[in-house]
Amino acid sequence: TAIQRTLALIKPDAVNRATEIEKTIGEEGFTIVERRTVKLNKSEAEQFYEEHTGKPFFESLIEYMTAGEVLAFILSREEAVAHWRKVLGPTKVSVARQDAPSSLRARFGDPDNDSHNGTHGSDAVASAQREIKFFFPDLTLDAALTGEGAKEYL
Ligand code: YYY
Ligand code: MG
Repeated sequence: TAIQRTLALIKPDAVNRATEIEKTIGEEGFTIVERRTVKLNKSEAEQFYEEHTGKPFFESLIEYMTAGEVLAFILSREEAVAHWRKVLGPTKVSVARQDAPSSLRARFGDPDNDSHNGTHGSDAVASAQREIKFFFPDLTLDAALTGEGAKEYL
């Protein structure tokens, strides 16, 4: 097993629940390496979610992500990428509430809107690297920052 870093977001509508979410982050064994509050503009949100460009939910996703500030975290832990995805639960809030009631998306997603799931996590090591750079461009991180033996960031 490898120590990894992943990118976590608390989306605008869940920022008022940040204290509870951060409590779970700690209980799940993550270290918060860095933390930033960011207000995304439309083009930044479109860039962050560029893999979804043109999909039916894209415009509403961008509207959701730009509705207020988000909290961005670099989290560190053994197998951080996969473990954070597990802590998040399924993408859709209704599925999360059904199948993973203790997950963050079940607890902090909007039960009336499956897309407003309140939290984000990178889906793979390569995505984590891209997303950490996106939200923390000024950090000097080793190229293999999510891999074993990654150098300490400066
Ligand atoms: O990685 P994850 O956030 O779990 O799901 P993605 O499939 O990457 O979609 C990104 C984001 O888009 C999701 O968190 C909510 C929204 N979304 C949606 O509104 N409707 C869908 N059918 C799929 C995703
Ligand atoms: Mg995704």
